[in-house]
Amino acid sequence: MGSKKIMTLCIIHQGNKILLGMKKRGFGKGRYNGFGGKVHDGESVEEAAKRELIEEAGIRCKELDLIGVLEFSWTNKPEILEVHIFKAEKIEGEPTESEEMKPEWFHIDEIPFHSMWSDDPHWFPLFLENKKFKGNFVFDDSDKMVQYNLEEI
Ligand code: 6OG
Repeated sequence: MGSKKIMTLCIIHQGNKILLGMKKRGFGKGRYNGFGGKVHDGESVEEAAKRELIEEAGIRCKELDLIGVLEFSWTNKPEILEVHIFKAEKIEGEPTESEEMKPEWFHIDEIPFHSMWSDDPHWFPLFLENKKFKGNFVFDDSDKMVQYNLEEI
């Protein structure tokens, strides 16, 4: 039996720009992504998303919208990641580099997909249009995407 980890991913979207972070260490190192991580015991998924935003980017956010839920799995690992993807518009504070992430703003026409997880180009268009979605993506042992399903809900 594989274990399932519940995780958060939060992307700031203001008009025609989004805030991503370059992951400096650990899982996903060298890729741009939203901010997030594992949900701790005793905390809600939304609380975890807010905590990770503070820890990784130094910004506070009162309102988050849940836009999508994606399951990621690998052909060579039992583990499944259930990632809850949130959007924030209003933030408090200036994005600040942390030990884990270097924040950077991107125009929505210049999202650096070549330096991101390969699932991202599939769901980002829905995310940018506030269309809610769910899906699952399967990767092989070199993190190449081998199968996926994605639907608007
Ligand atoms: P830590 O392990 O550093 O959190 N994450 C993914 N994000 C995308 N876009 N695609 C994936 O495809 C992902 N797998 C995990 C969830 C890892 C962070 O990376 C996200 C978390 O926000 C495989 O605590």
